[in-house]
This record gives sequence, structure tokens and C-alpha cells, in this order.
Amino acid sequence: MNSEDINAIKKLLSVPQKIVIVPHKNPDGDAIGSTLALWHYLQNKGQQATVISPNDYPKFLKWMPGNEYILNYEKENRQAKRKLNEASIIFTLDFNHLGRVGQLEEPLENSNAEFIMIDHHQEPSDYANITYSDVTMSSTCEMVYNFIESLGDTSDITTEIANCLYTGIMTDTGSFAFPPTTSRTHRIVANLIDKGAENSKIHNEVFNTNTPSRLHLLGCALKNLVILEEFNTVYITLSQEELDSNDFKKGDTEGFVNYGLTLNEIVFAVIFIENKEEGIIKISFRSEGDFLVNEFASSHFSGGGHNNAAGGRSNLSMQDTVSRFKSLLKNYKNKLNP
Ligand SMILES: [Mn+2]
Repeated sequence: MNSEDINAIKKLLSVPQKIVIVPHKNPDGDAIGSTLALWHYLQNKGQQATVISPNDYPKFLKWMPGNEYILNYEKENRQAKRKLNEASIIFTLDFNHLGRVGQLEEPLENSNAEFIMIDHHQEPSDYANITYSDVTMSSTCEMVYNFIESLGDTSDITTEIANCLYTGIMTDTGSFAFPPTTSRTHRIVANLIDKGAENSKIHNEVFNTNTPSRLHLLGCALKNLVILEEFNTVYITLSQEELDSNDFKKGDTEGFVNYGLTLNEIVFAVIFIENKEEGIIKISFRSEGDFLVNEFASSHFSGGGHNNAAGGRSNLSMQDTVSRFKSLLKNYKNKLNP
């Protein structure tokens, strides 16, 4: 963060404010971890803060300290609306377009609050009064750590804050494996453990939460895996019928797409998941190295994201979506064969 922004934030927080903190829709570990960490920090500073999530999120994130105070905009709409109306500052974390918050978009657009964005996704839009955007960062949680450090408050990082920040860094880096994981990321994580982050317990809470039906669904997904050797690409399909017969619950398919990349030569992995209710095929893209999946997703599947992890959608049937995907690969042959 630049010193001008730091001073502006110090000034804003030097008086009591009513603050709302918002993660993106379908929040992940980084979104919930960063918003809750910031919430603890601001509350401890004597600010009145509320986290409002656009919708629900998986159970494996609900153990985080402070979770019980998060308002779900879909379920606690009136209370959340009141908080939004009163807000003098709105922090938006782990996203950078107001289109990423579902039903919350309208109240955010109509708000007169000061907006502060903290985010590591590409191409931030310009809705915020203060934008802390850095695409080289491993996670928004790493940025919230930097944010607190910039304000001279590392000594105010409590065990609760440390646990929340650790969770987001761990999940967004694929347990410290993805390229944006730097020595600085590890130093921050080490500091968080010194502050009381229970690293081993967190791994257990987040990852060892399989249900028998999720493992069966994973089995089904892996059975459906198709290898396109010519393009160093794999894809997985999951139909609505397959989801239903394995008692699919929201979040169950999280991480399935990454299995494709564990094959030695594979640089591009994709999963197509049918959603009959919305009438779409939801797609996740992952890559290793220089193949930019965010470009691929935005050019062909109305999506976007990071260089190596992105999402998109298709209104075609599963079969037509997959054929379209396969025919597109020809144009990327060189990029997929480094
Ligand atoms: Mn993130």
C-alpha cells in the first residue's frame, strides 16, 4: 500500500465508524478468512464492524472464530440491509467487480460509504475510494496481514486473527504449493503460527471433512476423466444425474479439477459440472505454468479469474459444451505444448 492510502485509512479509522465488510459470492477460505480477520482487527480497535456474506458457504469454513456473527444476505436480509444503510465504510475483500456479489450488487452500488478494496484478482474496477490491489499476492489474507502491518499494528494480531489469516493463505495457495507462494508468504505464515494459529488443526478442519458421498462423487469424477494427450489437457464431466445419485451438497466438487494436474505432462485441467436448476454448465479451469486460463475463460466461456485458476460457464448442453471446448484447443496447441 502507498503511504497516501495508509494515511487516509489511518485518518478514517481514527474516529468511530460503522463498517461493513463484504466477501464475494460463494465465499471460499480466503474470502471468509480475510473478512473475519479484518472484522476481528476492527472490532478490537473499537470500531463497529459487520461481515455480510452474499450467500451461504461450506461447513468446513464455519469453525472460524467470529463466524457466528457473519450475516448471510440471503437469510438475514433485513438486518444486513440496515447495516448497509448505516455503513460509513465498506471494505470489499477478495473480489474487484461489484458484479461478483450477487444480490448485494445493488445496495453496494447505491451506498454512499467510503469503499476500500483489498484484492489480488486481475483488472480491478474503479468503484473504491481506496484500492489496494496486487495480483502478485498469494491471497487476500496475505494482503490483510500487510494492511495491518502498514497501519503499524502487527502486535495487535490475536490468535483469532492469526487462525483466520492462516486459513485463507493455506487454501488460496493450495497448501503453499501454487506459484504466488513466496518466502514472504512463508514468513507471514510463520508469524501467524507464533501468534497462535493452530496450523495442524486448521488443515484438519478444512481438508479432513469428507463425507462418504463426496468420496463416491470424487470416484465418479475421476472415472469420467478424459486425457487429451495431444494438448496436455484433461477434462472431467459431472452430470446432474451423477451429482444427484451421489447426494451432492454445495462445495462437494471443490478441488476436483486439481486432480488432473497431478498427471505428469498435463498443463491444463478442466471440470464441467452440470447445473440443471440454473440451466448452465459450470466450468473450472486450472493450469500449470504459462498457459493463462483466465484469458481462455474470458474469451470463450464468459468467465475469468487468475492466470492459473479461473472459472466460466456455458449455456449449451454438456455434450455441446465439451465438443466446443475440444474444438477450441486446436488454436492453443503451441501454448499447451511448452
Ligand atoms: Mn483469494
